[in-house]
Amino acid sequence: MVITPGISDLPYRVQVDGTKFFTLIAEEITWELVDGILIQAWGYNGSTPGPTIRVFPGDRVCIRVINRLPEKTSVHWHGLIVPNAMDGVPPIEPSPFIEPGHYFDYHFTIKNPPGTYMYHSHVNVAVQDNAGLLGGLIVEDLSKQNLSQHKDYLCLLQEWAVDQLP
Ligand SMILES: [Cu+2]
Repeated sequence: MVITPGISDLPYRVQVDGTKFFTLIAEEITWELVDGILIQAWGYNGSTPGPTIRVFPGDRVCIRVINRLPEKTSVHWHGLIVPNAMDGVPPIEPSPFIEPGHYFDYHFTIKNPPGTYMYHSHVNVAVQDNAGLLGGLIVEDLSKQNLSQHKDYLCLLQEWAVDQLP
C-alpha cells in the first residue's frame, strides 16, 4: 500500500460492467501549503497534488475530467500504457483539448505492472503544471496488500513562490 500523506484517495464507483468510474475536477483552489500559509493554485478536487488514483493491474477505468479552469486543459497519464486517443497530449495525439466548462471521459485498462505513476496537465504545461495540476497514480500490488512492514511513500516535488507572508 503506497501512502500519500495529506492527500486523499480519489473515490470511485463500480459501473455495471465492472469499470471503475472516477471524477477529477480541474479547478482553482485555495491550498494550505504549510501551516497558516494559503496559496492560490490550480488543482484537482480541491487539492494540489490532486487526489491519489489507486488502481490494480487489469482494472478497467473511466476517469471523467471536468474542466472548471478559465482555459482548456487535458490530463496525461504519465508512464501508463494507454491508447493514443486517451493519452491526453493534444494536439500531437488524437486526444482532445477539454474546453472550460466541458469534460472528457478517459477510458482505458491498466496494463502496467504495479508501480508509482502520476497524472498531470498536458496543455500550457509550464503554467498549468506549475500551478499545481498534477497528482499520483498508484498501480497497487495485490501481493503486497497485507505486508504491515511494507512502507512505501509517494513524494511529488514542487516549488512555490509565496509573495506575502502573514
Ligand atoms: Cu507526463
